[in-house]
Amino acid sequence: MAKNVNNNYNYKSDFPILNQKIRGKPLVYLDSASTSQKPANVIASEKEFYEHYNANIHRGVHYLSEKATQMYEDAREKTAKFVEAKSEEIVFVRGATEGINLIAATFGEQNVKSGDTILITEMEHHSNLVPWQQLAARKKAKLEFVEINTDGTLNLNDAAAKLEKQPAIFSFTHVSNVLGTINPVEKLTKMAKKRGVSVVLDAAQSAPHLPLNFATIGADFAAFSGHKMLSPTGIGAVYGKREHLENMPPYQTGGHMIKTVTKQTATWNDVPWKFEAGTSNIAGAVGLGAAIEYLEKIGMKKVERYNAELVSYCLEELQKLPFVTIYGPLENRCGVVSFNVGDMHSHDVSSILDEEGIAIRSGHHCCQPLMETLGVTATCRASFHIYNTMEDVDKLVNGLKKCKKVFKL
Ligand code: 7TS
Repeated sequence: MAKNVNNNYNYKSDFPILNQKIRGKPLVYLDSASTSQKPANVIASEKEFYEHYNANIHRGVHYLSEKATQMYEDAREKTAKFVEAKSEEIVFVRGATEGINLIAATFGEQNVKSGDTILITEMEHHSNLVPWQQLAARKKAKLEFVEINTDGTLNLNDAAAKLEKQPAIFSFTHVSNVLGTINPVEKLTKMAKKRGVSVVLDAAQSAPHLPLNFATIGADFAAFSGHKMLSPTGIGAVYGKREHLENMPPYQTGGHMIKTVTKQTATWNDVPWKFEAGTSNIAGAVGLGAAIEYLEKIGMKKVERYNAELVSYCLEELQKLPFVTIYGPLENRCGVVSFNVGDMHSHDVSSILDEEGIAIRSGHHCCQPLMETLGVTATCRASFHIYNTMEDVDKLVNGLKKCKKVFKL
């Protein structure tokens, strides 16, 4: 039976999509790490933008253009406050993937030389791996990995030893989207900074659940996606220290990012607009602002606490099932619970759960090298957000018991 949980945590009704049946069963959405659902105020904010304010930004001198510009820049302000940064340090991008590509192609291109090392970890999403592979190949640099311990935490001794060798860049995830491990981000950043190493933080899996303070974390850059934190898809942000953003070359060139253009030359706009070439996802940014408003109304501390309760209840219940193998640490984790069921393929588990109206993710979760380290090809993953309940966990457990029966485990 589900734990008695404080009824203050009843946010499901704010999410219209959750009020439906899938295959005749009430939808249990446990795939928020792939993308979260959107509350009504976020959906309404996009609709309102298109119905009343749609125009391009930073160009027209007409009412709608000024209004749209103000709404877009307000969203930047909200995003900056959300992560304790200054608004000129926030560049809107499509998401974490585009963000890390931006950082690698500008700051990375400028600062990594032949023979250098780029340090990442064994638990990175492909988005925080492939851009660095590509940069390393272009620069004839070496890509190194901080190892993970058998419990799915980062090996801090290995991190210290590899930082000692002064890599050009250390890029790591705040929270693993497979293991749920919360990395000691301030400690790691301090260790890197002591040796003059530039730090990039993948905050895609932490921004949805943890209060973030980029000023105290001290990383040079960070990137995150709106869609994992209740906002529309196609919008996210890069945080960059102002001096870096000033000194970096642009990522893409064209409209909006220039100050002056002659037939042969161009000069760049001020930061952050220097990195926002072309027409931005204006409605998406407004939606991100609305998602942040929603999260802040609840309070990120409460979001964090409730998520921790859901995750620990899920871990507790899954540990009671002898046919289930759990991956990642049993404490100090966030957002996701990855597991396998006997020797069933995760896609089969997912299909059986789907018959019960339960949505989980199965596969490699864009972390193939991590799967190799774990010695598996795929896992099942249940992931949570504010709209989930302890009953959702109970339904998952019942679904897994059904898997056991079907596959005679
Ligand atoms: N980094 C981490 C830690 C992530 O979890 C993701 C997305 C990304 C980067 C890339 O973000 P995107 O918005 O640019 O795609 N994670 C997942 C996931 O776990 N399942 O689908 C997307």
